[in-house]
Formats: sequence, C-alpha cells, structure tokens
Amino acid sequence: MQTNTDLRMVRGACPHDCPDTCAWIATVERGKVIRLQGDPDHPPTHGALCTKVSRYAERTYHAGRVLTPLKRVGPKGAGQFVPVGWDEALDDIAARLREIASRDPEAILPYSYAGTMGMLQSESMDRRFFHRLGASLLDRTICSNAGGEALAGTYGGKLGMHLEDYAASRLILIWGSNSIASNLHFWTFAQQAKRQGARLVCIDPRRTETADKCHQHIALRPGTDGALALGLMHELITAGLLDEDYIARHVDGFDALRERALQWPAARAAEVCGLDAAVITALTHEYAATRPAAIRLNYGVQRVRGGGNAVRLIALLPCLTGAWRERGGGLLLSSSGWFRAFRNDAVLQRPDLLGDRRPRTINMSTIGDDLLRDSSPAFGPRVEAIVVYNSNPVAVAPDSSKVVAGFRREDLFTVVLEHFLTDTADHADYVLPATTQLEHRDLHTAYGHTYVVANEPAVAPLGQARPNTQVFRDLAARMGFDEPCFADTDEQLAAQALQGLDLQALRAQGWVKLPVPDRPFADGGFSTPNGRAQVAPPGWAVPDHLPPHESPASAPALAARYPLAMISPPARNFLNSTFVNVQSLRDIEGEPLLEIHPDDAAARGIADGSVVRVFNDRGTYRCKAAVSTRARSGVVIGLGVWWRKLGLDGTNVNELTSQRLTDIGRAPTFYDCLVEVQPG
Ligand SMILES: Nc1nc2c(c(=O)[nH]1)N[C@H]1C(S)=C(S)[C@@H](COP(=O)(O)OP(=O)(O)OC[C@H]3O[C@@H](n4cnc5c(=O)[nH]c(N)nc54)[C@H](O)[C@@H]3O)O[C@H]1N2
Ligand SMILES: Nc1nc2c(c(=O)[nH]1)N[C@H]1C(S)=C(S)[C@@H](COP(=O)(O)OP(=O)(O)OC[C@H]3O[C@@H](n4cnc5c(=O)[nH]c(N)nc54)[C@H](O)[C@@H]3O)O[C@H]1N2
Ligand code: SF4
Ligand SMILES: [Mo]
Repeated sequence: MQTNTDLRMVRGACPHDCPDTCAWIATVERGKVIRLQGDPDHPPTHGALCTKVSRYAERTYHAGRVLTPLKRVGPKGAGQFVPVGWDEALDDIAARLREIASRDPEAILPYSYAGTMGMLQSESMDRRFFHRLGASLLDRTICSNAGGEALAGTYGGKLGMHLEDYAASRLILIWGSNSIASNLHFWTFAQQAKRQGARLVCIDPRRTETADKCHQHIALRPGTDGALALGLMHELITAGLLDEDYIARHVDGFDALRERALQWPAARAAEVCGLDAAVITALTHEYAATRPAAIRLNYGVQRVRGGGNAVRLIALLPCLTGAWRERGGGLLLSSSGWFRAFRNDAVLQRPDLLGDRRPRTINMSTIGDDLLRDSSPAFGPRVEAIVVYNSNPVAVAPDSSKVVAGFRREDLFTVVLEHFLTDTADHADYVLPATTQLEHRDLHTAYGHTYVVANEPAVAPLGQARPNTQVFRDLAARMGFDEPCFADTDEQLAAQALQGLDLQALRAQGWVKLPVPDRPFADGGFSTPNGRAQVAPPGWAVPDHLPPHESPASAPALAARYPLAMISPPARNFLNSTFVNVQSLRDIEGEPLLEIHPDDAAARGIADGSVVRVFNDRGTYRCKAAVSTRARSGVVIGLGVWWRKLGLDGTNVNELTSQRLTDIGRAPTFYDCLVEVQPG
C-alpha cells in the first residue's frame, strides 16, 4: 500500500502466541515505523490491537535491543558479553556443532517455542537444519498439548466454532479463560452477544477482569473442572435434558459416559469443586435450555494433572445437548486444526532430511531435569549444546532452579537467537540478534480464528539483526549442507508454505479466510475416522475427574505442609515473558505480586503490599502481597511471567512450579502447585 511519498503503509500480522492473530498495518516514515494499528477490514481484528502490541514499535526500537552478535566473556549466566562479527560467531558455532555432531548429533538440542508463531521464522529453515543434522527432536508441549491432544481425541482435530459466531450466542460459558487479557478479540464478539441479551458465565478460580464483566462468576478450585463437567452431565442425564437424537447419530461411547456421569451427582461435584450444588444444577438447566449455547474453553483448565480428561469431558457437553446444531452453539478451544490441510508443513520443515535416523525426543517441559541428566542407555547422550530461539525457557519453564542449574553448566554450549538479553540469553555462549516482525517476512495461521494472515517486512533489519531463517541458512552453509532447500530465500519459503488458498487475495488484502463449513458439526461430521465424537477413542479410558498431583485428595501430607494452591496465569500487559522489559507496559503491571484472599492473609499476618515468601519443597520466591478477593480462599495467584532478573531475589513464580506432567499430552502442570506463604 502507498499513501504519499513520505508515508508508507505495510500490512503485517501480530506474531505472538495469542489466539487472536491480528492483522496490522504499520505506518513507515523514512525507514522507521511510527505507528501500528489493527486492520479495520480483518473481521477478527476489527481495527484494534491490544495495548501491548500497540507498543510493538516501542519494543522494536527499545534501547535494550541486541543488535550485534555477542560472545560470552563472564561466567555462565552472568550476562557479560562482547560484540563480535557475524562471521566469527557463525564460524565458531558451526565448528562447535560439527565437533559435537561428529560424536553424536543427538547431543545437540533445538529449543524453540512461539515467541513468533510465523510459519517461516518459527518452523521452516530451523527444522530443515536440525533434521539434516540429526539433532534431538523437541516435544513442544509447554502450552497446549494436554488440551490439544484431548480435543483431537474427542473431535478428531483441534477444531471448533467460528469466532464470529459467538455474536449469535445466547449463553456463553467462558471456561478457564481471562478473555479480556488473553483473547481480546473473542471478547468483542461476546460483548456483541451480551448487548443482544446473551448471558455470560465465567468459570475460573480467580475473579479476573473478565469475571467482573460476566453475569455470573463460578470460582471453582483449580484442577476441578472435570468434576464440574461430570456434575453437569449427571444433571443433564437425570433431568432428561439430553439431545438423544444428536447423541445417537453423532457420539460414540455414550453408554460408558452415562455410567461415569451417574457417579457424579451435583453434591459430589460441588464438594470437589468447592461450590454450592445449587450452582451446578442451575447452570445445567440454563445450559440445556438456552439456545444457542456456546463454550469458550481455554487453556487455563489444562495446566493440571487431569487437564486432558477435563478438556475431553467439557468438549463432550455440546454433543450431549446438541448445542452444535445452531450457529452460535458449540465450543472453541483451538481452531488450528482447520489449517492443517492448507499448510505444507512437510515441504517447509523437511522431516525427510532425517533419512533413516530416528533421533530421541526431549520434552521441553522437563528441560530442567534433562539438561542435568548424564548419558545413559535410556536417555541417550548428555545434552552438550542447546540452540534456543523464540523462547525464554529460563523464565517460562517449570521448576526453574533446575533449569537455571542446567543452563549454568560450564560444559553446555548455548546459542540464543533473541531480541533482548532475557534470562535465557544471559546464559548464552553466543547471543545472535534476531529481527522482529517489522523487519522480516512471515505467514501466520491462527488458533482462535480461521484466517491466514501475511506479514510483509515494514523496515530493514535494525543494526545487524537477522531473521531466524537466515541464521539457519548461514549455519547450514557452514556445516556443508548442500541440499538445494538450504538456499531457499524467505520469499521462496513463503511461496511453498500454503496450498489450496487464494494466494492472490492473501497478497492483496493481507489475509484470507479458510473455507470452513458454516455450523461445522451441526450434523456431526467430526474429523474422527468414523465422523462421530469419541467419548473414549481406541485405547483411551472413559474420561473421569483426576485430582491434581498436589491436592489434599491426592497428597494429604504435602497439602498439610503447603495448604495453598497457586496458579500463575498470564498478566494482561505481558505476553508470557515478552514485553516485561517494555517500560510503559511494566509501569501498568507494576511489580510481581501474589494475590491472596484477606482470610488467608490475616491467618498469616500478611498485610497488603508487604513482602512475602512463597515456598514449597522446590524453592522460595519472594514478592509483594496483594491482599484481594480476586483470589478465592485457599488459592493464591502469581500473575506471570516476570523476568527472573526483575524479581526481588532474581526469581519468578516458576521457582515453585513442578515438572510433573499432565494425564494426556506430556504437558506441564503450572497450575497444580501447592505452596505456603509467610511474611518476609
Ligand atoms: N495478555 C496476554 N495474553 C496472552 C498471553 C499472555 O501471557 N498475556 N499468553 C498467550 C498464551 S501463550 C496462551 S496459551 C493463551 C492462554 O490463554 P488462556 O488459557 O485463556 O489463559 P488465561 O486468559 O490466563 O486464562 C486462564 C484462566 O484460567 C484460570 N485458571 C487457572 N487454573 C484454572 C482451573 O483449574 N480451572 C479453570 N476453569 N480456570 C483456571 C486462570 O485464573 C486464568 O484466568 O493466552 C495467550 N494470550
Ligand atoms: N508459571 C507459568 N509459566 C508459564 C505459563 C503460565 O501460565 N504460568 N505459560 C506457559 C505457556 S502457555 C507458554 S506458551 C510458555 C511460553 O514461553 P515462550 O514461548 O518461551 O514465550 P516467551 O516468554 O514470550 O518468550 C519468547 C521469546 O521469543 C523471543 N522472540 C520473539 N520473536 C522472535 C523472533 O522472531 N526471533 C527470535 N529469535 N526470537 C524471538 C522474544 O523476545 C521472547 O524472549 O510459557 C509457559 N510458562
Ligand atoms: S497479542 Fe493478540 S490481541 Fe494483541 S495484537 Fe497480537 S494477536 Fe492481537
Ligand atoms: Mo501458551
């Protein structure tokens, strides 16, 4: 787009790990981005970016940007570096990786997540490089795997309602989601529905800003959503509120589910959830009687031991009432599965470059333990090199004292591609300066809507920053990888990335909607092999409520010592640990806080604003207390994810979280964490 000679408008996509994947328009004046706004024509974005990404230019031109390659000069983890040239850095990195690979390429581990979700900068040339090298594979479980696998087992894919259709709902259960903070553009549609008379019900242990704006807030105990879903099913069954026709035609395994649900009268579920039974009964009748009724399920429910089972149970609710029949009825957890047929992942990522090799897989959620493991027949070789990009594991991975100990290993060779000196970059041997979304090309699919969004570079790379793709291209050349795919430019990668879509429309308007059917499961047609929703896919048990790893029910001795359940959901003005260093946003969030209910605070002599010690067997974290009824009693909340180095003692909430995994999906259990709190 062109307006006049001084100002240029460039179309792009928000790269962040957020369901909304907004389309943006950057205004560029003399080579500098002076303004970023939401695309008014892109239906999900609706012309508005969230507060944090409106500051993306502030982040991009931040004085702390890493703009040259840096080489470590101080002790591991001290963050002391000197600038070096790209050739020196890449030659040395390639030599080190070649030397390790000559002994065993599996001693090299890529570690990446969704700092950018772009198909190019997040999963293209990097994957080709590590596949060709034969490095260890990474199981990318840290966010959505429990719920994602659960949903795929139930519906056959990560599939759900159209975002826009929530405007037509008459009842919306916002379940495990602080939508105003983390899914703002869904909230816009929920508000439309509300203005037309819809009721909004928020199911969340914390009284979030979203809960404040809903008609009803159901503050259950963390990790008890499976019990709540079973309590609802019990009432649906016993009160005769099922859509028998929908179940008979479109659900497999209902008899076993009925048997399970009949063990969960409202009183039992209420006891587990810490609710009144009448709340569960009333919600059941409202859910069954209101048409259309929608659920916006989000990942907040699945960061506990039983998270996978809970998602399976909740995902079955709209199948039991036939809520899928109407536009505005059904459920959305993730829409990413709709993109599968249109993404050429195998072409971009080239798993065939592995040849016959089948490297071991390391779970990113247990990186704390895995960096500390010695070689063994079961584990394979000790990790000797780690290449981190699009992620900040030292801040975001659970049980961080272990993660830090791993990254401090003198014998671990660490390369970090980054914008800033994060907690992880501080531990690098080399930090390589990465471009931001304003400086590189990319293509984005989404997990909260069904549009592909393209990103054009708005400005030239700042300083010596390079796109991730270019770094892996350059490393491949130095490693002697001479397959033609390592020469593909970003333009060529973009041309390979998608199929079956109107790419001309994508280029012209910056986004294109997938041809997803209207009311996708109105008449069944799930993506399972037989088209029916599955209560229990082959090899899976009938879903049930599984108490958290750490709860009075499952670990009474532990609960006696650590009686408070801690959850650590995202702060509104940060994106995981991104933006924590943007001053204007940090000013809004203030400082790391622990929300604690007035009764729990009084019992411990804790005053609002005073410093507290939060601790368990894994560690201690000090921060200030916010005495507040946002926390229900028995639950404390540490909004995340702060940079460790900005914390009082150089730690953050993940000092306390555990590496134990979920029932399904090998995912972390961040919200399954007992602690005690004391003044100090
Ligand atoms: N502003 C902002 N937006 C973000 C992010 C961010 O860090 N900041 N992170 C992004 C990422 S990576 C993701 S995965 C998504 C996450 O998206 P969501 O999973 O929707 O995350 P939250 O909005 O924090 O919602 C989680 C909510 O679940 C609640 N919760 C915690 N435990 C339980 C429980 O056991 N049961 C129930 N019912 N609720 C529970 C928390 O109190 C919180 O309010 O958001 C994305 N968007
Ligand atoms: N206690 C607790 N811990 C959590 C969570 C929680 O709710 N509670 N949430 C978890 C969840 S849902 C997630 S998804 C993970 C997220 O964990 P991560 O994916 O590690 O997310 P971020 O902390 O945002 O770190 C992303 C980093 O990528 C960098 N980056 C961005 N774009 C680029 C790029 O183009 N190139 C390069 N080289 N780097 C780039 C950013 O500067 C940033 O430092 O955290 C998890 N950790
Ligand atoms: S973080 Fe989410 S809401 Fe904010 S601009 Fe990006 S996609 Fe939109
Ligand atoms: Mo996430």
